[in-house]
Amino acid sequence: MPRRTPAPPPAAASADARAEARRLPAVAVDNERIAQVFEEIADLLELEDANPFRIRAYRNAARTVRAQEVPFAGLLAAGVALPKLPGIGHDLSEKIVEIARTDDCELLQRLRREVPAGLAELLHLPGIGPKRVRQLYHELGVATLPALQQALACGQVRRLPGFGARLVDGLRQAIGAKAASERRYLLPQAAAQARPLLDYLQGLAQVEAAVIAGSYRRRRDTVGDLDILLQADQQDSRVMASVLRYPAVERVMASGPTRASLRLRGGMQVDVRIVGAASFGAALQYFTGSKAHGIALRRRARAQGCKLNEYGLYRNGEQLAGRRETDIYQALGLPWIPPELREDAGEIAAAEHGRLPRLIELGNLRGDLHCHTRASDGSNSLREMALAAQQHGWQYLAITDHSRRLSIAHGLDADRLLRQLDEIDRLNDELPSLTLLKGIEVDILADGSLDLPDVLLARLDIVVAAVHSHFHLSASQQTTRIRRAMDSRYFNILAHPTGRLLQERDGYPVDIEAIIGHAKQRGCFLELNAQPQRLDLNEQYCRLAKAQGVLLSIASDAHRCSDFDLLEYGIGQARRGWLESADVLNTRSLAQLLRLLRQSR
Ligand code: DGT
Ligand code: CA
Ligand code: CA
Repeated sequence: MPRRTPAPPPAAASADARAEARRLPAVAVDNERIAQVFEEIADLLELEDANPFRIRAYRNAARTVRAQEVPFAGLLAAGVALPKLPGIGHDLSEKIVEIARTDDCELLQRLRREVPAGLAELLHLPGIGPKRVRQLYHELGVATLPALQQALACGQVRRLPGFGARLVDGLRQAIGAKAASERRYLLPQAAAQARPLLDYLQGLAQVEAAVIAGSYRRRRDTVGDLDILLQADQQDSRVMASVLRYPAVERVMASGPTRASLRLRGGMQVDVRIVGAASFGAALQYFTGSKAHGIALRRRARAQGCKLNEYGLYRNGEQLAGRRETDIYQALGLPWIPPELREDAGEIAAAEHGRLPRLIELGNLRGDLHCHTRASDGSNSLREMALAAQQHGWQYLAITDHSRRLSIAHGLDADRLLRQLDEIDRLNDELPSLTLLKGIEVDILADGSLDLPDVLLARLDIVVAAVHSHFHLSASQQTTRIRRAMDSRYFNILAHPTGRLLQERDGYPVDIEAIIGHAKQRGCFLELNAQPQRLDLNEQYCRLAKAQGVLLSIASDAHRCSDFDLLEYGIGQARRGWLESADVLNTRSLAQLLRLLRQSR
């Protein structure tokens, strides 16, 4: 713990300070934020080769501000003058007031304009200070991390005076580690690295249990690193030795008897912790997170006179729970909370009042309402897709190839669609346990009309509609466009409603709340697309739809038979969105489904 300087004595409120208080921003600026501004100013001054005393003054001020327990913005808001602090003279204390008041600083803005963005980041690499950063910039034009990485790769950096082999090597490693630690992985990418590792760990003789905690267990849409807990004897040095021998370990960043931090060849970082049986449940609870959920739970423990940490729940030093995760929740007067809900988004209150949702499970789905065949851009035939659906034990599968406008996906025109409808009739006669629904993924055109005429749409059981173009409309234009599409008599489901592609592009600007409201009014539905790169709707919007009583279709958007397995990711996301079986369209029986699909006509 850093030592803290004692709280300053309260000073009399001056009229000036009270006037000041009225201009405070709505969101209070905390001391940490003020310290960060000072640090950034110091960094930028260094890059400008400013007076070293001035630079040091900002660095010291950052430290001093950070050590204060009482928030300055709070003092100012209460009309109390700032306390006198060592090393903080008139000028700096005016800056504190400025930052607390405006959440900004004129000097910082000026420096940011003067110094190329990116240079400050280089300053934090090991072994290089402002002088070398300036050298990189002036001699090689390097102003960003990627540019430095490139310059390192082609040997330019090594040729600069003062850049020895050791330094260059260290830079290369630091940039690699930084890239690895900042990268996030889609769930299947994470699973591809996590599953074999988990198999290996579970196979170790001394390991009683191995579990992946963290965001992976909470089924977040992307995962930063893997947090693995091993239940084993903490004194047994063979356990960690075996962990480090996992063949896909590329680098061991840190390791001790009970914890290690590794990087796998696949690029993911892994934190491994060995925990004894008496604390395993507590550790699982702690490292599953989220951090916000953990903090809220600890607050609850404190309110009950207990202390909760990764070793257990304690009262007066006595362990009340720790062996199993459920025991922790139970001892706090709560039912076990599913990991997908642990975001401090109301789940603790819901648990307390017995109002946790009964989350949907994969087995609740009775079919899939969005898939493609070779007729458009899928890679299996209609028959192959139907047989695969039958294998899943489903009652129905909607065939929804693209419509003509999407020519890159070989979209269907009227003739080809009609031929497909005949083929569906034939297959439905042949396959008694599965019903193929006649459908389309029809393009929503720029003006909100649909890409096929009503006479054709009228012949279908289900119309899934999607935006595939004109992503750059304003939010209000996009919302109007989609609402207009929903007004079409045959519209049933809005596919991937925001159009986001994780790690590639944000969704188009659109007012989803208004779209959900309109869907409610029109009797139509939104999709939760299960493709791991989409997971669209996100969890917040799922909750919004649920609250409005708009059913969601959890859909694979399969382009091949094996894609039906992607529904697992859709279910994970649905659970994060608090969805129950009743909130989902494709948990309904065929008869109920058909009734719901006709209600908007
Ligand atoms: P990620 O890896 O960025 O996808 O997200 P998480 O949630 O896996 O986060 P991570 O790996 O940094 O930490 C794993 C869990 O450990 C996290 O969900 C909660 C717990 N944890 C980590 N740091 C803290 C902390 O500073 N305070 C508290 N209360 N819990 C923490
Ligand atoms: Ca993690
Ligand atoms: Ca971690």
